[in-house]
Amino acid sequence: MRSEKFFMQLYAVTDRTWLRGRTLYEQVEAALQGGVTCVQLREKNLPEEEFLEEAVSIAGLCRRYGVPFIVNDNLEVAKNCQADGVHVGQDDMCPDEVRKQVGDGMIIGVTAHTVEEAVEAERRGADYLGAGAVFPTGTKSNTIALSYETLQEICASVQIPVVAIGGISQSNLMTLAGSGVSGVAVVSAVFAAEDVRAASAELLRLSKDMIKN
Ligand code: TZP
Ligand code: MG
Repeated sequence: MRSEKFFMQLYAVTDRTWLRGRTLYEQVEAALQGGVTCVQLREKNLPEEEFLEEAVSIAGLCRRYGVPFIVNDNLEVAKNCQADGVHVGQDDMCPDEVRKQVGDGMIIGVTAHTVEEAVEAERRGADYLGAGAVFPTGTKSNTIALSYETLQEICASVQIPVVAIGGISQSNLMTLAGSGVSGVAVVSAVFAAEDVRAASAELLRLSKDMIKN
C-alpha cells in the first residue's frame, strides 16, 4: 500500500455546482481518468439516504481505480460505504473521537488553519491535514486565509502529510513550491472544468513538479 503522502498529490473534493447535465459519478470518473490520487465526497445538502447511495457507488468507482475514497464529515456514511477515510473540520469531531468510532483501518483527515491546530490534530491521531484557504475561493464561504508562511510552518511542525486547499488552480499551484505540502486539494479547478479529465491531468503534472522542491 502506498503511503498517504503519495495520495495527497492531487486530491479532488467533489461539488455538484458544475454538473451541467453530467452525473457526479461521471465527473468523478473523468477526474480519475485524468489521474487524481484521492477523492473526497463532500455533500452539504443531500438527504442521508441519497448521500449513502452515492457514497456506495463512488466508493466502488474509486476502488476500481485504486484511489482512496474519503467522506467529508459524515462518519455513518463513511462506515456504511466502507470508505477508506473520513475528513473532519475544526468544528466537527476531534480525530481521537473519530478513531474510536471508525477503528484503526480508516484514514482520518483534519482541517487545520494554524500551527496549534495542526500539532493538536496530529497528537490526536490525524493521518493527514488539509490546510487552507491558501488563496481566495468562491467555492466555500467563511474560509480563513492562510499565508504561505503559515502553510510552511504547519508543514514543518508535523510529521503527517499536509495538503493545501482553497482557490488552487493551474495558474497559482506552482507558487506553493517550497512550502512542504505533499500536494493540493481542489474543487473547482477539477469539477468546474469543461474537460474534467484534461484539467486533472494538467493539475497532476503541475503538482508533481511543485512538490519536488
Ligand atoms: N475548504 C477550504 S477552502 C475549500 C474547502 C472545502 C474550497 C476549495 O474550493 P476551490 O474551488 O478549490 O477553491
Ligand atoms: Mg466539516
